[in-house]
Amino acid sequence: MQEKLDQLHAEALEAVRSAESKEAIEELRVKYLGRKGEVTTFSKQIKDVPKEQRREFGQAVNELKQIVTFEIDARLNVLKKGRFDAIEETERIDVTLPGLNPPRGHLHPLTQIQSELEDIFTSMGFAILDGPELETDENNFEKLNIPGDHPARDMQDTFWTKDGNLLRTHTSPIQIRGMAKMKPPMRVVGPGRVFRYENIDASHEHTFYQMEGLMIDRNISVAHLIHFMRTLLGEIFQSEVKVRLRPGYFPFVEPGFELDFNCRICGGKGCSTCKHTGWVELIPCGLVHPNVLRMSGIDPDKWSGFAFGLGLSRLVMMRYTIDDIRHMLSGDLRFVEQF
Ligand code: FA5
Repeated sequence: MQEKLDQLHAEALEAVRSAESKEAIEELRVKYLGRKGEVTTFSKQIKDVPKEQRREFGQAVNELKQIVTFEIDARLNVLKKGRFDAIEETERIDVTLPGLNPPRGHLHPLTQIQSELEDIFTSMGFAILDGPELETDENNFEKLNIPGDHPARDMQDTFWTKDGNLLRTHTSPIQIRGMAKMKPPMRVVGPGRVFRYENIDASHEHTFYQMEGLMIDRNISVAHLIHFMRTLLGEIFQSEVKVRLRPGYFPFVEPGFELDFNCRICGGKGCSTCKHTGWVELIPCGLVHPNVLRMSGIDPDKWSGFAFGLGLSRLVMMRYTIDDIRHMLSGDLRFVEQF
């Protein structure tokens, strides 16, 4: 019996010490110490050993059980540590390595130019105003001297809600909101998105951006207007630009002008962007009509002012020589990533 026990002892130690995985160790645990394991089988035989040898045999079996248990746990620890060592080697984190550089987005060219314009105007003492995209008929038309039966409404057809409001067709209602809030003298600009029922082409979108400007003070004249338009374009293009001023009709200004920009896509030769005229309508403007001042409670005998409605989307096109306005809101990353 003792001999068999010694043999088992030697065999078990050899097997456990050479086991290479947790699974192999667990198999050995079952093989030797499980319910039908080889060491357990010896334990069960203790009672059959003659009385005088039983104590000694019992002790030897218990010792073997303890040794095998100890060896199994020890081997498990060695294997675990080996795993951690390997992890330490292969999955080590070097905190001094440079980090990953996730791609960074940037502002849309429209937003960039809008911010630049805001900076230019605030530096000249203008406040920035906001207005809602869903407007009242009164702000979008009536108080701008465009009553219900005025043909000028047809030039700016748009989307109406059932309760008589509309998606604003221009940023000019911001003028009205400004005059309701502030008292002259005042200088405000109001950038924003506008909507029109439009036949779209390379220079016309149904949804585009404008920036309104309004200055009211004593004795404001066309000279002031031209000065501010020049400053604005000089700052944006940082070079001499070719513009032309021609008479233009808007019911809310008198006199009214169209400031056109020499088309930078074709250099003035004529292309689809400028409808083959060589010029792009960019900043309609004029002196605020006395009716408009009166309707907003401002006395036109004391105060006068100029207003303009800059086509922000078109300005972006001219600045970056973008040949088709429809790229701007296409959501195509290949386009926006160029700026
Ligand atoms: C107006 O919207 C007037 N409210 C501007 C104004 C303000 C005049 C204050 C006088 C005083 P107009 O419809 O021309 O005017 O549009 C102004 C500018 O917006 C145009 O010169 C052009 O640059 C731009 N624009 C007009 N329609 C479109 C369109 N469909 N797509 C892109 N840009 C447009």
